[in-house]
Amino acid sequence: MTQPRRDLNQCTNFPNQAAIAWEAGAPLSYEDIEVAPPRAGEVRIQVHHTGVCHTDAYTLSGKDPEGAFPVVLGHEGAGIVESVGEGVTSVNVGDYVVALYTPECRECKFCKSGKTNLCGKIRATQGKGVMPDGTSRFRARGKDLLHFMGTSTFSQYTVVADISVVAVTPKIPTDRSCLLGCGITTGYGAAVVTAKVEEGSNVAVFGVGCVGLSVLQGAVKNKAGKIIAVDVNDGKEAWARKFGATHFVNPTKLSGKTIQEHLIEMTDGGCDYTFDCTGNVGVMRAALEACHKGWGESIVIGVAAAGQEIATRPFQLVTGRVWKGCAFGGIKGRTQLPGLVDDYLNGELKVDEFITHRQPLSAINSAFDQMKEGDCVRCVVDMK
Ligand code: NAD
Ligand code: AHE
Ligand code: ZN
Repeated sequence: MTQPRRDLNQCTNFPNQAAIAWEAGAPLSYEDIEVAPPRAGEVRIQVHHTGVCHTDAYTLSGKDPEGAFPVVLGHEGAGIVESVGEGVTSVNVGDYVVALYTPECRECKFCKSGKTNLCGKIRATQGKGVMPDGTSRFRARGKDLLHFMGTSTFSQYTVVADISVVAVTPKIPTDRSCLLGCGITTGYGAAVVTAKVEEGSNVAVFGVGCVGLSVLQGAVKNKAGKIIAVDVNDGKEAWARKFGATHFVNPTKLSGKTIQEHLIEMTDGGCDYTFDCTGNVGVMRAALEACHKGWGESIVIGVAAAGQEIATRPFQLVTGRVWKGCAFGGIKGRTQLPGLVDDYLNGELKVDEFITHRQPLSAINSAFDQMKEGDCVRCVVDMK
């Protein structure tokens, strides 16, 4: 197992490599970066592996209203704590960690509400691409770079707030634990924590990429009845069945009826739970309208581009359907991620199965290309 690098002086800015997004719509640039030491309440991580998520591509595309450049993207990373700033007690140098784009301070109104995993403590600065004190720890070509989602895992070293990191057992390799930093946890949590799918309930999952497949495994865990995967790519049927789908529907192959009408027929009146894992607002509408009158709940997970809006007849809600959404599946990272790691180690949570592609950091643009191909579930980038 890789040991933490001890030769780095906590007081120095030191050079390493990163994939930098200098502007929207351009490929990432693999080059030197200086990463400053962690300040009070911060943690510097040697990133060992990172996944590439569609949200990284979404922000890189320029469609994210919060997207700003130049920036170090990446939010699905795991590695080792290299150094900690003053006052940090929650993790130690040498700990194996997963970065958390949804932090957990346990002190703010959100954290204390018991109603949400969204933490308010650093959301404003995180959204502006800076550390909680308003400054950046990244420099390249003589310029400050922005942080992304409080994590910036496309750098061999990154600095995050101490509330944006969770220590996990080193028994889980970092090329697996990184995927718990977004896609797998998001889908599984959406089914188990946010929707709380009940035994015997009928579930439809729209879009069975990484997130949707993990919704399927959450639905299986909670013993759902019919588990219907909906995807425009027929190649996803085998994947969906492997993750527990009982049915597969390609909506482009239905003649004379909509996908919502088809699902309502299949489930004697509509699904108990539906999930949008596409980011397409038309699909979000279909997912809501495929819900059972009186109680069906539709969970929006997909991220839609700036300017996109959802619509349906208000009558759909008047008649008892519920439209909701979640980030990171509703999972509180510092409290609940170690439990998901245990589930993985006990063979109760699929993680390995999601890895279809691998790339070194120097070829991260290939990971972005592969992600857009229909046969990629997750590409894991080796940062070393
Ligand atoms: P993915 O591209 O791997 O999977 C999307 C799937 O949707 C693909 O299989 C695709 O064929 C299918 N699809 C596309 N159009 C469709 C349509 N009209 N009907 C049915 N299926 C369709 O993406 P992913 O990594 O699984 O992420 C899914 C979405 O979730 C993205 O928008 C991503 O940004 C978002 N996301 C949100 C969160 C969150 O916390 N809310 C976390 C991670 C990802
Ligand atoms: N910046 C975008 C929003 C993007 C978004 O919704 N991100 C999700 C995580 S996606 C992970 O792959 C999220 O955490 N949302 C809650 C939050 O506080 O950002 C926009 O549209 O402005
Ligand atoms: Zn993501």
